[in-house]
Formats: sequence, structure tokens, C-alpha cells
Amino acid sequence: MSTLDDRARQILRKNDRGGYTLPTHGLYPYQWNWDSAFAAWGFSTFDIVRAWDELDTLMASQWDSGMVPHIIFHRPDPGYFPGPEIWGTGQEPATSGITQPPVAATMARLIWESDPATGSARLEALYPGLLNWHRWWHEVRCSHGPAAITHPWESGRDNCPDWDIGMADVDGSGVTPYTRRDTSHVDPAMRPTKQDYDRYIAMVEFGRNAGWDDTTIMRQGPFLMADPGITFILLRAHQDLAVIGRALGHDVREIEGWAHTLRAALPSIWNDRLKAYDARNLRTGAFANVLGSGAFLAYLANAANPTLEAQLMRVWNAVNYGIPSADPQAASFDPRKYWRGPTWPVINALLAIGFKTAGRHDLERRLRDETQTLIRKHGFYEYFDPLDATPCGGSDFTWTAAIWLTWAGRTPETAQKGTA
Ligand code: 2M8
Repeated sequence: MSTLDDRARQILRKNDRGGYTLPTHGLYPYQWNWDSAFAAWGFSTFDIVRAWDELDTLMASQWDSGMVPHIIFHRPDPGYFPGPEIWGTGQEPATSGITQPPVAATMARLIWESDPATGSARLEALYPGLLNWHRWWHEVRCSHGPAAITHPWESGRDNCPDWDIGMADVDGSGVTPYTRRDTSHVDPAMRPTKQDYDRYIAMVEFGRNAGWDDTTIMRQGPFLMADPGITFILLRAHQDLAVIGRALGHDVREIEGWAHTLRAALPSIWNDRLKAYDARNLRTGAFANVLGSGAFLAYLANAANPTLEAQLMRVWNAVNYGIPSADPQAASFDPRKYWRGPTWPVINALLAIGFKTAGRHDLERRLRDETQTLIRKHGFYEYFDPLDATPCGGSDFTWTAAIWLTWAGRTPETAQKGTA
């Protein structure tokens, strides 16, 4: 495995811009929130100081409200749209105005457990920021119970079918004309549609016109949906933050309270008709009625059950490589279109953490073998066709390299402590 290990480390070094790491050159030329947390996890296998630096740089751009933005525009780059001038957040360095899945506390815990001697002081410095971000999630985004998103980009699973019912209510017809950049880097057939982009930009324009005020966006924004994926990631991250806080000698009752309240909200995203957790339009109460990988992240938070597992196995057994991002038996399934069907190594890694937590080593092994096969066949791509393994999206991808070093490329003997 040494050659692929070397290649994965080279990718992290190549995408390193000094304190932060690009997801991939060209397509994503800035620092992204959850990509950065995974990058830190990857760095922790060979450069622990660099791992903590990555998390420091991410948290340094936290807003006064506690929100941690989804993109930090450290240096101008005309290769990405929408850039800082479209977001207009007035932050320094410039940032976007929305957030992304809060995996940072979970990654910080794994990194710290891999080397507590180096990590304790770094973790102590990060702790207040993580606490404020989680408080923001609880107070602002969990006011309806489950975690709410105000833009599909916040979910990290941008164009998955989960958001179709909410997107249908967004009017993208009046957006200021713009030129996309993503479709000049990768095959446009693998990216969201023009109609999707018009609506994404309409939501950005709403936020900018509202001065990125949380209350206005939550009450009047064009899109508000409960995200099962973030709900489970946040629940898991609350638990990890409580473990960290306790170890550092802090009173963690507030965090335990957030976790307790969030767990109590899980029945509101259980869709009996779908027989699974489901996204929900918080403006209308309607369920999305479509199964996606966000629902399976329930394993991360010890919230899976036999009915959900039956759905997981149906979906997984319908493809050949990894867990697909959307249901292969649904009409909306597209095996190469971004989050509407492809398998994502990074999501497989999160699911694997969940399987291990639930004691399901059988599922974890199968998923590791299939993810490893994809990377061995084709390299460190952003995502893959789960039917025939075709590599899709960007190449030399940071989080794919990171999860190779921490999980997909490991055997139980070579795994980092706490990860296998
Ligand atoms: C993708 O999202 C960005 C917008 O945030 C884009 O398509 O321009 C998603 O896969 C997201 O989860 C990821 O963090 C980002 C960078 O890898 O790319």
C-alpha cells in the first residue's frame, strides 16, 4: 500500500496553501469548511502540527454569531463562482454567508486521540470556538427541532434529491446574470443544472440583501429544510465535544443538554411511509420522500434501527461499489450526477465511523473494501459511479486522500487509534 499512501500524502501537500488546504486545484480554489476538517484528519497521520493548524485556520474565520462559514476566500481566484463579491459578507478574510456540516469536533477528537500529548494544548485553544459554533447550531438552526439548512450548499450534499421539494419553491428567474466556472473544470453532465444554479444564486442574493441576518433568513428565506445528514453529524459532534470538554476539565452539561434536545427531535424526521429518516420542508411540513445517504448517517449518532438497516441494505445491494448518495431505485437517481447517485469516499468514511460506533464491523469492512477498490482502480477522485466505478468530478481530491490515509487504505493493524 505504500505507493498509494505516498500519493495521498503528496496530494495533501500539493493542495496545501499554507495553513489551509484546497479541496482540489482548479474546481475549488479556496478553503471549504468540512473539507478542511477531513484534511486535518488526513494530515494527522503524518504531520500532527499541520493537522491542528488546519483547524485553527478554519476556526479563525468564525463569525461573531458563532457561525463558521462554508468557504473562506483567502486569496482571489477568478476560477470559482460565486466569489466573495457575490456573497458580500464584509468579513476579513472574505467568507461565504452560510455554513457546512459540523464535523470539526468529531475530527478534532480523532486527531487528539491519535496524539494526546501534542494535542491537548491545541484542543484547549480550539474548544471555545467549537462550543460557540455548536451553540449557534442549537439556538439558531435547531429552533424547529432537527438541524435546518437555509441553502442546499450547507448540507454538503448540494443537489441531492432530498432538496428537490424545497428548491421547487425558490424563484431563480430574476437573478443577476452570471457565468458559471465549475462546468469549465469538469464534465457539465456531472454537475448541477442551470436551473439549480439560478436558484442557488437567488438564495445567496436573498442572504446578501438581508445583511446575512440569521433571524430574517430563518423566518423569510426562500429555502428552509430539515437535513437528516447534518442532524446526525451534529448529534455525533455534540457527543464528541462533550468528551473533549470533559477531558479538558470543563463543565459540559450545556452540550449534553443540546444533544438530549436534538435526539428528542429525531421522531420528527422519521418518515413512516419511506421507512427511513427523511428531509423535510420546514415551511410546509412536507417530507421529501426520497432516501439518501444523509439518512444512513444515523449510525454516527446511534440512531439506526432495523427498518432503516433494511433500507440501507436494499440501496447498497442495488449497486456494486460503496453506498450511493441517493436511492438507485428512485426515478431521480443518476449514477454520475454529483449528489444524485454517485458514491462519495468521504461519506463512506463517515458512515464507517458510524458502523464502528454501532459495533457493525461487518458493514464497516465491506464498505472499506469497496471504497479501497475504487481508489485502487482509479485514484483519488471526488466521487465515483457506484455501478461501474467510473471516476467523476475533480481528481487529486483532498478529502479522498485524507480518508485513504485514515481509513480506506488501512487494515486494522495499520489504523490510527480510534478509527478502526
Ligand atoms: C461541493 O460544493 C461546492 C459549493 O459549496 C460547489 O459545488 O461549488 C460539495 O461537494 C461540498 O460538499 C464540498 O464541500 C465542496 C468542496 O469539496 O464541493
